Amino acid sequence: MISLKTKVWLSILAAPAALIFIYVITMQVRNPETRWDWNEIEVDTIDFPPGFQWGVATSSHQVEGNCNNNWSRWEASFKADGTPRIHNGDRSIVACDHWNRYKEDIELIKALGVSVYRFSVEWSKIEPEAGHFDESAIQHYRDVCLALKAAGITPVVTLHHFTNPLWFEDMGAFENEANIRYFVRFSQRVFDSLKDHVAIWCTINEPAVYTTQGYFNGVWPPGKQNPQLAGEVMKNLLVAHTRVYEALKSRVDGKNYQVGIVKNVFPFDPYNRWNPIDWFVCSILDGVFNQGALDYFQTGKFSFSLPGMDKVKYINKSGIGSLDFIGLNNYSHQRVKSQLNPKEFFRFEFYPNEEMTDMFYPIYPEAIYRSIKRVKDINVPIIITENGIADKNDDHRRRYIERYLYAVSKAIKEGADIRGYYYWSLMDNFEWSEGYEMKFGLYEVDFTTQIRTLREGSKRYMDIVARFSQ
Ligand code: GCO
Repeated sequence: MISLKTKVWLSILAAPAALIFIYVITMQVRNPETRWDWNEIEVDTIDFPPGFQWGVATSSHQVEGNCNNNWSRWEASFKADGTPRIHNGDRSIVACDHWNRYKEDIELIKALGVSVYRFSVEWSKIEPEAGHFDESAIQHYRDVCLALKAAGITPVVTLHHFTNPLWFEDMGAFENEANIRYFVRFSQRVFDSLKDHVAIWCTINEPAVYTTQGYFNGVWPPGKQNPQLAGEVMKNLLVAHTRVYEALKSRVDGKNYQVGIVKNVFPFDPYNRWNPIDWFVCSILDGVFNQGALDYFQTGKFSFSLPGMDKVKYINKSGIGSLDFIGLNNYSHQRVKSQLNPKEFFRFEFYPNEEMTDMFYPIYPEAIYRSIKRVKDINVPIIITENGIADKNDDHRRRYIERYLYAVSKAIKEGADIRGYYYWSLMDNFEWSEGYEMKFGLYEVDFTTQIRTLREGSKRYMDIVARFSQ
């Protein structure tokens, strides 16, 4: 017999328990953690349309060397406890010396058989002081484009890949909406100088990564931990994208160019699919990291909210049309485990059976498929602007490439309009806070001799590229 008291308690608790149960079930149904049986899959049953762009990607600060920007200053500074900010105390310094070695690197790109090179222009070299443009730096990038064209490779240019000139950083960079005009001016200048050679333009690389690392986790410059500011910066990056888009498209024959943003999508999966708090944290992270920017391009509405801050809201209907394509970067997923620690109420933790890359995430090819399905709703062509693996022993690269490309091909077969795939990265380079430890390169780089060597696993990419290039 249940006592009356117990009955009362049960009836009081029944309603919230039922709601939580419905919440968990709804989340489970809406967010399946897709898993394919790779033993059953024939990874060679892939197909890519004619004209598909095969490429490789890098960014200026990570490969060029001799940068004087917010990152080089950050690398030279120390944490409050006196330890270096970058893993192993690494600093980018000469990096791959790509600034001087671009001709031989273009030969390496050609040897892969790919037809596209995505690289970024270094704002701090082009505009070392506000309003002072260095013609020789602009000429350098023109020369790079000419050398690429001579090698039959199409240049794709990123205008902003994480780094800022010091003068721009010191005026608050994208914290202040009023500063956006400097980025627009720079973008116009570069566009006018390179547009004879460059048809595809990426405005800003991974706004959510720049924002969360620099303003929420505080592990990238400017090292702030301020959710409110993070929301403002994220909003301003989207505003900046739309303004640059409009500025470039309104140039003479601007409509002949394709301008898009590069968006990193990382699916967040709960550690325990029956834990409502794991789901709740996933949905917050997903909103901030993935969905916020996607909503902006789909609806013109952006909102950003984290515990302890006033929601940042922004509406701009012209956000909707401000993409000729979307660049999608995807590497894996994140698994979220909530915990009873008010200072750190969740952590990322993977299951022991997940096959890890050298970064803090596993090989999970279904992630790129899931990410494509999400950006597809924006209804513009997709380019996979980055995908690749940090794998210093080169024992997973081959499998990573064939499985992720299988996933991309499957999405294409199911109707996704994907125009290209650029492998990250052409060669090992300076991986931000991880320094030189992470080996993403198709070519291994010996940083003392600058000798580049093709990795065995990379040949899988070359084979697939050769198979689908006429
Ligand atoms: C990013 C960048 C690249 C990285 C790459 C590997 O995603 O952080 O676009 O600069 O090097 O993604 O982590």
